[in-house]
Amino acid sequence: MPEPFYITTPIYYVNDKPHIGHCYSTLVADSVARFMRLAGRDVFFLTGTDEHSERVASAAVERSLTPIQWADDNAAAFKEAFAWMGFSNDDFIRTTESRHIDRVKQYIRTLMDKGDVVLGEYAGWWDHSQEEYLTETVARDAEYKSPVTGKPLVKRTEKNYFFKLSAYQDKLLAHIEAHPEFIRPEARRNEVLGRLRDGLQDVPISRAAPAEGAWGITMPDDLSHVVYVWIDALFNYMSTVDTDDRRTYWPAQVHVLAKDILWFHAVIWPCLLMALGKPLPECVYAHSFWIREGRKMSKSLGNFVDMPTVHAYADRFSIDGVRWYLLTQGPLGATDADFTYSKFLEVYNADLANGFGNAVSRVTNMIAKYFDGVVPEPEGGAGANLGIDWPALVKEKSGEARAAWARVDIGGALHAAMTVSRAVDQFVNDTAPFKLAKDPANLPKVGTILYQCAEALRIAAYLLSPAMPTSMCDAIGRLGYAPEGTPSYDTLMTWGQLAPGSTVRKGDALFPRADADADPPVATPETAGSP
Ligand code: ME8
Repeated sequence: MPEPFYITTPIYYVNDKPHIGHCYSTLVADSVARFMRLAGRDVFFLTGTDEHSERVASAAVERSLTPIQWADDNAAAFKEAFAWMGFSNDDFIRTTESRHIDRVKQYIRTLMDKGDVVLGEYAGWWDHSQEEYLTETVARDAEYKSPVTGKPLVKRTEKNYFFKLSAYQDKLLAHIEAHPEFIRPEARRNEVLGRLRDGLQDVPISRAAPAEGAWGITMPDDLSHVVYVWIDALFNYMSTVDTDDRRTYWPAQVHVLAKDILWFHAVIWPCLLMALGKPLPECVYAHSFWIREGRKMSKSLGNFVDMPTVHAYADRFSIDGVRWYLLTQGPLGATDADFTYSKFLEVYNADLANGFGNAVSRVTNMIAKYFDGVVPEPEGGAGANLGIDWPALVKEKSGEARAAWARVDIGGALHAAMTVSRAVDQFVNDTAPFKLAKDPANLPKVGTILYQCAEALRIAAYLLSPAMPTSMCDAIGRLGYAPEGTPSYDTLMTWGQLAPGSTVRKGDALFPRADADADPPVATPETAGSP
């Protein structure tokens, strides 16, 4: 039985339109999911929308809609954007679905029965823009303004159900200390450890519901309270796979998210799970933020890289070009990443147009010219060393890539793949098959060289495919490789799989070179229709 691999993204608030930030987290998860499928794991990749926020209810009122109508519209926009980006999620959970609501009620009831959720009174600083309470210390340090949006905090007193978070502090600390990979990257783990040492207080997990038709999941046996939206949302990771056919997926291997919501995922969520007696996820991966041309993206600046803009980039550079830029230049580590047109152009041309794409054209063109488009027999031996020990190189790089994907080190994994592609360029330059081919006596050697080039590019294409699925599928076809069934990762990575006698396909450039003097792509009336 293949080993399960469960990866999630945050579930996004439906009162915003999708933008590059949401696409990025989901893309990170998509590429890891795609690699793990290639590596033979039984993958379950989940994304979705978080819908019971107070802001959804108020935004709906402003538009004379019901909350669910407003949520339906925006959830559809997320689904559409994600399908267009080519995401391979196995499910899309909406917290307004009964399959989620029923489970949340069950979990809360279990926590109440165990005495981990109790009724009490809470007074605190409410950050309406983030829908969270801040402690006195955090509120004071932030001068009683939201640390995220700068909007004033409001003192609120509520009768609430509380979760006994403090009871789990020592256990959580011990878990984080014993599992260095639990919170990543390292800088984020240190932040959480630092804050944890200040101590944990019990947290409210409900809010008073207006008399009728409250927007939210009502507390078991108490219609006057709904489950606090964050608690409702966190449970999605469990509720979606808490069915007979999916239970093997828990615990998740990776929760992908950004640093803004790390505390909920690295502290509240694991404590809820411990209280429920469930195993903890293996890794909570909190990346940093995309900013744009040096400035934070915000509603007030109106400078989000929105979907119409992403469409405009994809029209010029292809969706895979966009995916490549985001994955190789993205804020996976502890620092923010800047979305700039100049960097996009530079990376696209260097890595894709002049890099991998050019290597495929060069090799398929030479096979067309010297061997009538038929992959030549490597008469000197598929693995003959004509300057590069190819079997050893691809073994090393495919091993490096596998280890890097497992650590969510996407830059490292793609770098390993690109090393193979760049080695092909170097090899062609060093062995100069185009010169050798002038003397027909050299054709057997030229055949061996070109076989090795095509085989190395086939392997590089598989290693790049989690990042750029469409164009790499095309590249693999152009190189004449058509496997039967679904070969294992080890087979795909084994040198010599490309069958001599297969037909290569020339074609338009995989990644046409981009004009370095052209203006940046901007949303047009055609792309503006996108979500
Ligand atoms: O917080 N750069 O939803 P949300 C990179 N519903 N990633 C970004 C980003 C940026 N500039 N902006 C947003 C919520 N993101 C809750 C989550 S989960 C149980 C509940 C991504 O719509 C990033 O993943 O505000 C961030 O954590 C998430 O969107 C926040 O999405």
